[in-house]
Amino acid sequence: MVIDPLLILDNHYQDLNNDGEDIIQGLSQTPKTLPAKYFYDDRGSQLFEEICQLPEYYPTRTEAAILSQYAAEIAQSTGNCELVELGSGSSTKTRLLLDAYRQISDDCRYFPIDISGGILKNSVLELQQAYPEFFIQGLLGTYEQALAHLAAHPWRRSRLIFFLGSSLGNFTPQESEQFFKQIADALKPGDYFLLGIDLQKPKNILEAAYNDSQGVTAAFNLNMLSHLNWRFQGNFDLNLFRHQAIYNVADTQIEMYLHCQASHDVTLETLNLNVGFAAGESILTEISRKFDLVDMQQQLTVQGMKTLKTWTDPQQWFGLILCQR
Ligand code: AVI
Repeated sequence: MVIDPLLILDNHYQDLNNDGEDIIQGLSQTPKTLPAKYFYDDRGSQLFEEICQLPEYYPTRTEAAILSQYAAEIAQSTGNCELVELGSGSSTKTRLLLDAYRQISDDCRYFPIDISGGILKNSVLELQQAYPEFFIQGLLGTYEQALAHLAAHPWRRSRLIFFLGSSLGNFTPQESEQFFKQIADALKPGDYFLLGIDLQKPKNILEAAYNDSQGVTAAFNLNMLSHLNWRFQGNFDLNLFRHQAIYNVADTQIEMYLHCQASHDVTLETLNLNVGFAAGESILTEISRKFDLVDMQQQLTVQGMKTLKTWTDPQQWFGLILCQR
């Protein structure tokens, strides 16, 4: 059977070709902000893959180590399931789970969801080759679109939604609460949710992970401006901004900034927007919250998702929570 690698979700292009209202709003406020979703054009997704390989960026390899040790136990806990991955990127860690599910079933369905069409299509084509016995199809769209699509298409057997890599950390507390509600809506009672979260740890380890010595995170942060330039006919000069990430201990979150080096104006033509930047002014481009494992289980319980099991690494740097609705 030939499976179309991508299913483009309704209104996907409408959302991506949005009117940029969120940019206009973010750049009009003090301090200026930009939504983290604009990191991920194809170049940004590629840079993120490079970040995941960096020696200082421990989350990816720590989570992968936990998964390689416990994937079989996760699969045993849920039994055969329809697998849905939010924000799959290149789906590298997913192979650890697919290998485990392959051991317990030969008719698995796997739906990776991502907003970046290039990377999603390539990874689906590779996975279709590597797992010919699985039905694999990428859903191209935002989390909101994907969760609404899933809620409208319940599956007759169990479903496991997984959200790895601590992407939850990039949401504000309010956004997380809303997101958990959407997850719960996309699950029937008895379905599962597997969440990977980065745990609180000393400031020096966290700041090194987000200010790497090779400058890949800096390139990733600055690429957001290139993305806005091509998408909205802008004239951001990347040489006039400098990357910095700091750990805000009180809010237990990394904050990524682009600091403006000289006063100048920027125009985003298709948004009809002209913005003045002062020397020393900053744009907040991302928060990356760091969590407490017990506290997170309580938050999930409030949303009707009961923890079945948690796993962590020997240093307790990263955690996985399997819960059931
Ligand atoms: C995607 N997300 C979980 C990453 C993080 O660690 O918050 C994004 C990132 N930003 C800088 N480095 C990695």
